[in-house]
Amino acid sequence: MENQDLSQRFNQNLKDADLIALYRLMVLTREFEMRVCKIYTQTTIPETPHLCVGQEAIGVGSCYGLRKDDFVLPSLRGRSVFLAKGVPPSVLMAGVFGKATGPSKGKYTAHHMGDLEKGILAGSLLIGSQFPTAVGAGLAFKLKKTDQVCLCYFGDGASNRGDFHEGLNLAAIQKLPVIFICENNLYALYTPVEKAIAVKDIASRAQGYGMPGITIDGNDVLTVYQTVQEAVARARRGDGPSLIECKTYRLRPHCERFQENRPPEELAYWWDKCPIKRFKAHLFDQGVLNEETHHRIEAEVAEEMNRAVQFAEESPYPDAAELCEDVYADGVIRGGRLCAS
Ligand SMILES: Cc1ncc(C[n+]2csc(CCOP(=O)(O)OP(=O)(O)O)c2C)c(N)n1
Ligand SMILES: [Mg+2]
Repeated sequence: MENQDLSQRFNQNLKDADLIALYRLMVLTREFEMRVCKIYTQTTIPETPHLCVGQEAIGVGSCYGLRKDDFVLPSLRGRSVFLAKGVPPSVLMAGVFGKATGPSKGKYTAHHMGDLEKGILAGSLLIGSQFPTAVGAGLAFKLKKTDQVCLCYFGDGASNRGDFHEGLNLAAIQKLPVIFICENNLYALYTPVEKAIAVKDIASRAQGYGMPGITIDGNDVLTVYQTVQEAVARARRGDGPSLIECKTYRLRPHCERFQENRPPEELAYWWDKCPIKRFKAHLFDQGVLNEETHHRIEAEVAEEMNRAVQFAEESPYPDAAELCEDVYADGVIRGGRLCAS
């Protein structure tokens, strides 16, 4: 796919304020992740961070055009999705610290939290566990005859799980409004994608299930936005799911507890393709961003993060008495079924 063409097409539809908002969200995500990285080395937090540094354009670009009532199901590397869906950084940071003010009220951290009011279904650390839930959400939208959509995020490694194949098949046969977004960052833990997947593009697997599949540059936020918008429009029309493979690269180790073992020249190559650096250069080139606005955004984001960390540090831990709250559905089990109490 020619990114340049898409970017130009996209720019015709977008206002400068949207471009700045996209840029700001990516800067915010990067700053959030780097703060978490620092906090992890300095203090004890319940989370081992799996950072999305380098992959910010995917969550931000895909969520930006969604409606409030659309749903998403983030992967284990999904902080950009939470921020782009409107979860305040302070609340998200409280989650990192395991505090009662976080999205899961301190019961778990990044990998198992959701926010129903913001349209975020809780994921899980089990890779591939998103598929049944996302397809279930799509089925609910279809049965209720709403035109909501669900975005389902997963990595290249997760696309080898059985749930992926079952999920895509069911979504296609039922024409469900689900957009499958593969963040192909070229590795699953230490395994390079070419050692685990025989096809060149994961998107080509869509053909086997009868849905459109497309491989795009996941480090170009404009391309991500445009492609997802097209898939969303198709899903809202009732034409069914799509698979979008976003080629990208994580610029941190698999998680902050793990050693980096990838070749330094490979990392340098991808740092050069950093989505934020590229979008910044594009916006400067287009005259949308200048030094003054850029510095203002950086200062505002840094200040917002200071407030977020302070809020998280000062927030209380959950009360032990709340241990079982929000864990079980309301109602009683009768005859093996959940019934209204
Ligand atoms: C079902 C399951 N098997 C194994 C793991 C251990 N595990 C955690 S992350 C990961 C690799 C995930 O790779 P990918 O799907 O490409 O996502 P990425 O980490 O690259 O974002 C594995 C195998 C797991 N969490 N769940
Ligand atoms: Mg991966």
